[in-house]
Amino acid sequence: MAQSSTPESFTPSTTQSIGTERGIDPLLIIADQFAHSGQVIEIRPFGNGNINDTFLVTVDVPIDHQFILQRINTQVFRQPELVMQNMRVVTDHIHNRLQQESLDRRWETPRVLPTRNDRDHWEDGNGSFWRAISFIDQSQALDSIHDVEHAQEVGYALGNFHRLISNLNPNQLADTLEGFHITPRYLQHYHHVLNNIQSSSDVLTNEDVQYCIQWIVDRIELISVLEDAKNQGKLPLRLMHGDPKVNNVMIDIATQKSISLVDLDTVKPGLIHYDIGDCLRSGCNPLGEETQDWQGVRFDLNLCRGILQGYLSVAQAFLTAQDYDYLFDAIRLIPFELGLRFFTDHLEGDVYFKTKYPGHNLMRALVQFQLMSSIEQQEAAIRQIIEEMR
Ligand code: GN1
Ligand code: MG
Repeated sequence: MAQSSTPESFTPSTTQSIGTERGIDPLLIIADQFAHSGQVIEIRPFGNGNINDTFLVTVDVPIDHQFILQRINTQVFRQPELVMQNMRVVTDHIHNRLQQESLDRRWETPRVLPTRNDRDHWEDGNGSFWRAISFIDQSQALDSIHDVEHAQEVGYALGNFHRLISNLNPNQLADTLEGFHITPRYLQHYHHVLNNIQSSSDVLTNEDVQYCIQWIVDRIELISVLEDAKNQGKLPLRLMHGDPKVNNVMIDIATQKSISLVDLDTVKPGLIHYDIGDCLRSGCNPLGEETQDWQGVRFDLNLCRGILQGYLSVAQAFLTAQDYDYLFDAIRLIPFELGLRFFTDHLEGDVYFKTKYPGHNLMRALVQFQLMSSIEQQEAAIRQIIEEMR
């Protein structure tokens, strides 16, 4: 799968500079499809997404003057129209629900912005699939959690999101990414990739690669814990977000409260335990998932307590006793799953996640495995925190 490089940002010095000697900037033409009123004055790369290309567009109008422009990676999301359809179903549902109840805080849902001819996306001359989403005004997202209050807000955001979609019929949503967050499927793919690498290949002689291979062998029996629980009827199928990492939680700049959980591309029927595990693996790693100091990575218990407190302040109303029984397994499994995904991608030649340097996916895998190791070492303390919150 080809990696699309992120185009440079675009800033016309004046709005008249659209047609320059070098021609019209293609990004500007695309952004313009979604800018109904006013002129686009700035387009800059935004966030650290690993799959789609994301830009923040600024328009010279007083209200709604910024929006998010994204090129969907259609090698990953093979049916992007379904992603858009799901997004509409989810956002309409949340919007309607919020009109029927009063929440003690501001809560926002990203809106799909139509093109000039009222479509929910625009295809450029190269066949790329572009869509625009409203920007949550006066808010910011951070790549790692800075204190316990922030941790509680991140947990609250996931709990509130789960609550808001808990009465949406899962049949209304399409599966936009088959096999996503089904851990045994990633293991199957890993074995397939590993078996196809020649034993003489240079990639296998690397010390870190050998370390990861052994790591996976040693923990292989953990892989199906959540899927087994699902198949045995212990954990129910619900709607999940799919990617509730820290930088998808928007924090209101004035109040420091969480006000939105964005990135709705992977909302689909699944286990909410994958979400809980993902939120904790992303939130309780103060060095962040992009650090290159993988040996310094640790799982922070105070942040763990904070996220769970925030999450359970909403979710205790709908979690069952068996849901609690599997919380620790979820926390331990998701760094394993993501590490396995990064490692497989490294072995496959970086075909899925965008990379910034050779060996980037290998480094990311080491970070996740180290986080898992820290979770293993603190198992008793993490279980204790969960017990205290039941
Ligand atoms: C990807 O692109 P982004 O950053 O939103 C990935 C997630 C991973 C995450 C790790 C569709 O999300 O599953 O947890 O990277 N999304 C997909 O940072 O594979
Ligand atoms: Mg995402």
